[in-house]
Amino acid sequence: MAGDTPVDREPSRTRERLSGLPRQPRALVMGVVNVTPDSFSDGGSWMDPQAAAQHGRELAEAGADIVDVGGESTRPGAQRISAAEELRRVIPVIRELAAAGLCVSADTTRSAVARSALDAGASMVNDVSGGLADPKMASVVAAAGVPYVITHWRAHSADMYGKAVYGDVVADVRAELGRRVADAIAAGVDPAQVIVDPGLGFAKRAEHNWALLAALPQLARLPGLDARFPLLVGASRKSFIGRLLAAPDGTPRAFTDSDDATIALSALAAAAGAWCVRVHAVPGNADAVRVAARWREARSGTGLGWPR
Ligand code: PMM
Repeated sequence: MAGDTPVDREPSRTRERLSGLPRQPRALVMGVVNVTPDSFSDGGSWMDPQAAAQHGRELAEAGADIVDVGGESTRPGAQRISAAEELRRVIPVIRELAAAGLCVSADTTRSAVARSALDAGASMVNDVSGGLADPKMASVVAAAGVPYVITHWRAHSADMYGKAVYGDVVADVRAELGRRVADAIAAGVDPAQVIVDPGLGFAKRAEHNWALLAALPQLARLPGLDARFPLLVGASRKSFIGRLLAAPDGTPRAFTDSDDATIALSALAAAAGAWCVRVHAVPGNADAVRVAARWREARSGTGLGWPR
């Protein structure tokens, strides 16, 4: 079985920062391929491996720097699937996209799936549970020496809204993310391979998401850790956008009609210093991160600095 083969990679100590990932003078764009029947905005569209791989190639052609392949829906209320089913969905897609030379991210909370995904050619692990769902995840990532997205998370989708209770959401998320990163480092993950993500929508209501977006630069520095971490932002098509853009009668905007607002958020997040934006519709977001980079460049010559 693919997952039984050790991942053959150098020890992380000798590797460069975010090894194996593209480098650009702008925020990166991560395109989403959800190989699920039930993800909230695109569930069911890419269940067939050929269709999913074709979609991944199209995202890359449209300007995605990384293609994020996931097999388990994190839609609010979603029930879990088995590891075997998750592997069945994602491994053929990851193998095909990696063989085509794309930079592939494995979106999984399971260490066994992460290990098979790395064997199949994935370049990084995107764990929306930040290591909480599977205590073996950090050691798998550490052994592989690959970049690792640690997302703020409190519970699986079925019961995450009951946990959306914060005193000060920015302080609480920074503290919890700091503990997750410290745990990963203690398990052997190289700090130079860590990317952090506020986990918009994961055990968070709309007001929590907006507060975190407004505080992005603060999230790159975490309590007790002497580093500034690259930030990934996954706002694309999430329901807090649909709620903001609701019709006068209060009906939320449909997920698929919130891509223009996602582009606006990508520009703002990239201008605030995000390292990468995770999006479903690539072209407008690829433009947005270029606009933001030019904006930052122009602003850096003015001595005005950046909002804190
Ligand atoms: N959101 C979703 C899935 N994976 N990964 C990261 N790092 N950050 C996110 O915010 C994130 C994620 C859920 O969205 P989807 O179902 O539309 O993919």
